[in-house]
Order: sequence, then C-alpha cells, then structure tokens
Amino acid sequence: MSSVPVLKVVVAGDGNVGKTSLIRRFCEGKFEQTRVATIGVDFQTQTVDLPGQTVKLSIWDMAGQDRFQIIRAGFYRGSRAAALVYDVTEAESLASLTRWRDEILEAVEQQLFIVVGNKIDLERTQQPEQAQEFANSLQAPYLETSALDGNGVAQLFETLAKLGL
Ligand code: G3D
Ligand code: MG
Repeated sequence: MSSVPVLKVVVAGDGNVGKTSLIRRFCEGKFEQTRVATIGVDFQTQTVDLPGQTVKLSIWDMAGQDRFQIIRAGFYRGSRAAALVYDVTEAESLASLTRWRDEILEAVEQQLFIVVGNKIDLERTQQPEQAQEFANSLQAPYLETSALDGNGVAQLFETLAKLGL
C-alpha cells in the first residue's frame, strides 16, 4: 500500500490580506464574510490530486501581527514551501513581503516560495508588475487569487504542493 506524502506548507503575510480565507476556501470550499482574526498559528489539512500523485498538505496559517513573531518562528521549521500573500488593494501589504521572506528564511534556509496577490475581485491599487518582479527575485511563481469567488485558489495550493514535493 502506498502512503500519501504529507507536506507542510505555510501561508504568511500581513494581517487582513486574506490568508485564513484562502485556506478556508481551499479546505472547506466556502467564504465567510466575517472572520475572527487568527491567534498565533492555526493549521488545516487537505488532500491535493496532482497528475500521477496525491499529496496531503498540512497548511499552516500564520497570524500576521508582530506580537506573534516568536510563536511563528518555530512553526516555519520543517515546511517545504511558503506562500507570501499580499492584498492587491493595499500597497503596504506588498511592501511587507520582504520582511515576511526574511523572517521565514531565518528559520528555513532554503525555502521555496510562491508570491500571491489576493482580493482580485476588488478594485486593485497594485498592478502586478512589482509583485512579479519580487517573485522573480525569489525565483518564485507569482499568481493572483480571490478567496471570495475562488479564482486561482486551487492553482495556489496545487503550486505549493508541487513546489514542496
Ligand atoms: P488574514 O487571515 O490574512 O488576516 P482574513 O485575513 O482571511 O481574516 O481576511 C481579512 C478580511 O478580508 C476579511 O474581511 C475577509 O472576508 C476579507 N477577504 C479575504 N479574502 C478576500 C478576497 O479575496 N476578496 C474580498 N473581497 N475580501 C476578502 P472582514 O470583513 O471579516 O475583515
Ligand atoms: Mg488569519
């Protein structure tokens, strides 16, 4: 009997960019308008069918607030890939991604990243070029999502799974 590999992946980014909503959308297929902020760290598992292989993702949801930094550091260890998420309507959340990258690289030296622009169902203030350039600097894929309508969400987690394998 072949067992399904379990891959730990993390979803990081400022508070309010939609990390928990993306994970909820992917794992439970729903979007809740009102969300309680994540406290510390949370995780969910979900199976992903890749061509020729099934993997189970254990998806770690990192609370964005500075005061949780100490908790987060330990939870990055052992992760195979990380999503750096910003909100396409919030310039600051894009600027923060370098800090998120650095925090993760301190815990996991050779981390594989994916850069994600979320909330594309809203009117964007951030054009994709800057995020794409940041992704290029990490040799990371860049993609855009909406946790609200589900656009791009499956691709996001499939890409994380492929990176982590
Ligand atoms: P976080 O886990 O990164 O902190 P949350 O972010 O998932 O808690 O989401 C923060 C807020 O953004 C929530 O609104 C949530 O409904 C909203 N949101 C998340 N993703 C999207 C999206 O793709 N599109 C839109 N339009 N909204 C999104 P509230 O109102 O609860 O603060
Ligand atoms: Mg959250």
